[in-house]
Amino acid sequence: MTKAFTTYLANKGQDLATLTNEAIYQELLHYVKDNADQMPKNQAKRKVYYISAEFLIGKLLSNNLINLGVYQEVKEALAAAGKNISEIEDLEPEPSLGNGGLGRLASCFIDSMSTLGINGEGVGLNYHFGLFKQVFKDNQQAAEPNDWIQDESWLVPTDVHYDVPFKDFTLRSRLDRLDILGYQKDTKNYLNLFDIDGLNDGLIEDGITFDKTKIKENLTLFLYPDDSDKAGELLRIYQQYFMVSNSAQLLIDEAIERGSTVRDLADYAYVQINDTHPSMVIPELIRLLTTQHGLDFEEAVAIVRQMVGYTNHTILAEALEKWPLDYLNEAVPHLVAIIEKLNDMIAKEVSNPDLHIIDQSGRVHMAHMDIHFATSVNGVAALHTEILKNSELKDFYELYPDKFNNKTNGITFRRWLEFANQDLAAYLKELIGDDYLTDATKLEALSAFADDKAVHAKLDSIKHDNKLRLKRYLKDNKGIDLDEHSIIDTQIKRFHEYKRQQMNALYVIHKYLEIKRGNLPKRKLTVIFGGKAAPAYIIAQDVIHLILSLSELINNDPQVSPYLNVHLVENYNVTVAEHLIPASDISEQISLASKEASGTGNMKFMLNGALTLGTMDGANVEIAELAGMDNIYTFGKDSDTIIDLYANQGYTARDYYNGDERIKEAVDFILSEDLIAVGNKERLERLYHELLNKDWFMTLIDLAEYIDIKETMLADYENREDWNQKVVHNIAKAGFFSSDRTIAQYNQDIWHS
Ligand code: 26Q
Repeated sequence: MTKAFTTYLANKGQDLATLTNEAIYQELLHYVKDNADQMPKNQAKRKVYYISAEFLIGKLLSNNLINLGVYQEVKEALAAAGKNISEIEDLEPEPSLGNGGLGRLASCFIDSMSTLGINGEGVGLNYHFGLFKQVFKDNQQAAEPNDWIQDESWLVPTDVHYDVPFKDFTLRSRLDRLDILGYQKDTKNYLNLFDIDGLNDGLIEDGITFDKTKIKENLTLFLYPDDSDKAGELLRIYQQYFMVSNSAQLLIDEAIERGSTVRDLADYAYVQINDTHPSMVIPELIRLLTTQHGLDFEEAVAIVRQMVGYTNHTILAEALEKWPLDYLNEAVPHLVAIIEKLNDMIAKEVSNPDLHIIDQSGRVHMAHMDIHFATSVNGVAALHTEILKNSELKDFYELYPDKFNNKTNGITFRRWLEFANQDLAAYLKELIGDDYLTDATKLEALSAFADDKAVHAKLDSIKHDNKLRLKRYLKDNKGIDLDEHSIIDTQIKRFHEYKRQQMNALYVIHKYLEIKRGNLPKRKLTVIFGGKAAPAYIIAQDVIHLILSLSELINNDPQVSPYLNVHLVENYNVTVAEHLIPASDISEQISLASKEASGTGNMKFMLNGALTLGTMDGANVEIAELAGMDNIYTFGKDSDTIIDLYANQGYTARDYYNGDERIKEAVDFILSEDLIAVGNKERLERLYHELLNKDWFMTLIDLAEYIDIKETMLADYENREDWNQKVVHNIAKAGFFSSDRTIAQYNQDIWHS
C-alpha cells in the first residue's frame, strides 16, 4: 500500500510549504523510488525481452505518480501548500533516448507489459546525450547535445556487468535500470539500459561532433550519431553489438537463475526484435550457447529458432539495414563466422538468392536473418502488414505464410489521456466512469452522448482551456505567441519527405496568397509544426528552413497574421507533444500512401478529440474504419495506386505543377523575393528544384485534393454541433488503439508468456 507523500515527508521532518520546487522534485523522486523498491519484480516463467535501440520514455515523475495511483493526491497536497505540480514537472529533464515513433512505441509497450502483469522488460542503451537537442539559428536547424542525466535521476545502478568482446578489445558493461510500474499494479518490471564505464564526454567538440573512432570512450555518448560516413556506420555496429551481447548474456543468466538448463531456454525467454537494430542478437545467442554453454551449433540454432520475433516498422528501402561483411569483420569477426554458417544453412534450403542473408555484394540483410530465424514476423498496422505480405516481403511470405501477422500499434492512455489531458479525463469519468483506463473499449459508451449539446459545450470549453495551457507553455518555453481563439492545426513528427510536411507548407503558402488577395477566412488558422530532421538529411533540413522562413514572413505581416499564423516549435519532444495534442483541432496525417507503416501520433490526436486530416495510410485506415468515414477527412491517392506508380515510374511532378494554377503559384512562391528576403537562397532553390524535378515522395500528386479538403474541414469547423459529434465518435472508438490491446495480442499470439 502506497503511503501518502505528506506522511512520507512528515516522517522525514519535512514540510511542503517551506521546500523549494527543486527540493520537492527531489523528494518526489525518492518517494516514488522508495515505493518502487518495495514492489516485487514480476517473476512469471517465460520472460519477454523487448530489445530496442530506442526508448522515448518522456518525463517519468507524473507518469509514475499516476501508475502508483497517487497523482491526484500529490497534486492536491502541493496545491494546498501553494505549489503547482506542473512547475515541479518542468524541473525534470526529458531523456531523448529515441528518434520518434519506434522509440515512443517501445515506451508505451513497457508501460502496458507492466500494467497487464506480463513479465516483460525493455533492453537498450543509456545514451548520455541522447538524440540531439534541436535549436534554430537563422531559420535553420542546428544540433546540440542533450545532457539529460543529473546526479539524482530515475536510473537505479546495479552491479550487473558483462564482458563484450570486439575484434581488438573487450568492453565491460554496466547496467542501470528504470523501474517500470504498471497502472495500479503491485509488481514491477525494468527498463534495462546498458552503458560503459569509460565514457568520455570530453570527446564532444562543436555541437554534436566528436571523434567517432574512439569506441572505448564514445560508445554510449549519442543515439544514432551521423552514419553518413564509414566511421559513423562502424560506431552503429559497435553500439548494436554491445546492446545485443549484453541482452543475450542477461537473458541467459536470468533464465539459469530461474531454473533453466539452457537446453530449455525457450521456455524461459522470448526476444522481440524492434526493427532490425537488435538483429545481431540471433547470432550472438548462438555464439554464447555454443562457446559458453556447451551446445553444438545445430542445437543452439534450434533453440534460438523458438524464441525470437521480429517487428518491421518501415517499408522504406533505405531504412532496411544491410551491413557490409567487411565492416562486421572489422568490429565483430566472431559473429561473421556464425552469420556465414546461418547463411549456408538457408542457402541449402532456399534456392532463390534474393532470400539469402548475405547478398552477392557481401552485404548482410538483417531483416532476412530475422525472418528466417524468428517464430513471428509482424507489421504494425493492417495496411502495412498487407503491403509486407503482398509486395515488400512477398517471397518471404510465400515461404513462411504462418509466421506473418499484424499487430496494430497502440498508445498508453495513462500518459496520453489521463496525464496529458486531465480535464478531458475527469469529464469522461463523470460521463462513463473510469473503467476505460484498464479496458479502453469502455470508451464506446460515449457514443450515447454524440448528439448531446451539453457534452459538446463542455468539450469546447476543455479544448479552449487546453489551448490556454498550451499558450502559456509556448510563451514560457518556446518564444511563441499563440492565439487561443484560432483553429489549431498540428503536424508533429520527424521531418521526412514521405511524411510531406512540405505539402502542408505549400498549403500555407496558398492560404497566405489567398489572404493577400483579400479572400479572408471566417476564423483564424494556426498551423503548428514540430519535429527534428536527421542532421545529414539535406532536403528535410530545407523543408524546416522553408517553414521557419514562412513563419517569419507570415507572422510579421500585419495584413495576414490576424488570419493565419505558422509556428515550428523548437526541439519537439514527448513533453511538447503532451501540450500540443490536447489543444489541437486538426491532426495532420498526410504521408504518401503506403509509406507510413502505422503512425501513433494519429491515435493520440484521435483520443484527445482532434479530427484527422489524412491519407489512407498506416493506421489512418483503421481510424477511418472505426470512427466511420463521416468522422474523418481523407484524401489522396491510395496505396495500390502509389505502389503501381513506383513500379512503372509513372509520376512526373511537373505535370501537376503545370496542371493546377494553385500548385504552380505555391511552388513558385518558394523563390519569391519576399521569401528569399528572410530565407537562404541556396536552400530555397534546392528545395524548389527538388519539388519540380524529382519529388520522390510525390508531394504534388495529392496537393490539389489536400487544399480542397482542408478548406472543407475549416468550413465544417464552423458548425460546432456537427464537428463535436465527430469528435465524440472519434474518442468513443479510440479504445482499440490502447497499447494494452496491442500487448495483449503480442502475448497471446507470439510471446505466450
Ligand atoms: C536505420 C539505419 C541506419 C540508421 C538509422 C536507421 C533507423 C533509425 C530509426 C531506421 C529506422 C528508425 C526509426 C523508425 C521508426 O520510428 N519507424 C516508425 O515506427 C512507428 C512505430 O511502429 C510507426 O508508427 C511509424 O509509422 C514508423 O515510421
